Amino acid sequence: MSDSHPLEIPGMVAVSGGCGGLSRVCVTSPCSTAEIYPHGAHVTGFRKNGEPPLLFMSDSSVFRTGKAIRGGIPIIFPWFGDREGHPAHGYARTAEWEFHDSSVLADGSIRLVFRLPASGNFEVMSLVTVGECLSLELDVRNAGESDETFENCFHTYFEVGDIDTVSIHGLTGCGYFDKVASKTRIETAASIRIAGEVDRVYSGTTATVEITDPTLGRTIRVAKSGSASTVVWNPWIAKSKAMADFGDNEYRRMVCVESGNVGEDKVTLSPGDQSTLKMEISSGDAG
Ligand code: TA6
Repeated sequence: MSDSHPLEIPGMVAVSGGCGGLSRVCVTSPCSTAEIYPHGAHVTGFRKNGEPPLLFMSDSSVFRTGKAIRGGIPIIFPWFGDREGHPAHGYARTAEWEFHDSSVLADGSIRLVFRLPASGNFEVMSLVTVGECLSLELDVRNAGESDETFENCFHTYFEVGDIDTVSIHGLTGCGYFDKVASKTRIETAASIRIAGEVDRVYSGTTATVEITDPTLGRTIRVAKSGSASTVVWNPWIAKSKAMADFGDNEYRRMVCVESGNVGEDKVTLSPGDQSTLKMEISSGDAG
């Protein structure tokens, strides 16, 4: 009797045991590979053929129920940040999502669908499309009888060659809350450089952000829709040492550029309404 998973597609979608014995879905498209854990519907890897990984994964990440994977793309829902008596960044990233569907699209890219088990009045699906780019879509519907308010975010960890040489473009003129200085500011730099801990929530921006990485000779493009917030985070030295699931020097080869709706941009849905958060990650020459 075949013990293959019903959603496997020979040569394209395979389900196996991953780190920590957690289930892992491996995707092979004509031009890229990816891996996703139903634990958090968490994309832990994306790589275009012949290129370095686009996503950073901590070598110290743990893989166990109830704990968020460190790296890749944690799905933040229904709240961002700390909440007294509740897990930071909501419960979606530590939930066991149902692997719901798999398909090959007309352009040869491969689409996976994950469903968050019943979470109050929300019906939540995550769609992951693997091809020349990596696209994620988070669909949230209010199945209740009254308005529901939530925050959502793709908390994406990008792999970079050397944080000292990276510059981030697309947020000039945007207002942001600087969580390190606890101050509200306006971004005046034409490009953002990272030379210490950075933890900024940019509000009211729908802009595409580009991460220029001369060390790896590429520019990563983060396009989005249904998102009014962008978060930029690098823990730098002290915070890196304080995280057990993050290497002391790993801050040097990662930066988070996160796409969602956070704080003043939080979403309120009327009964029956749906919100769709989309992000598309691509890469090209540094130019
Ligand atoms: O998105 C930046 C941030 O909110 C930082 O303040 C830091 O807490 C980071 O998320 C990681 O949070 P985590 O709960 O995954 O350790």
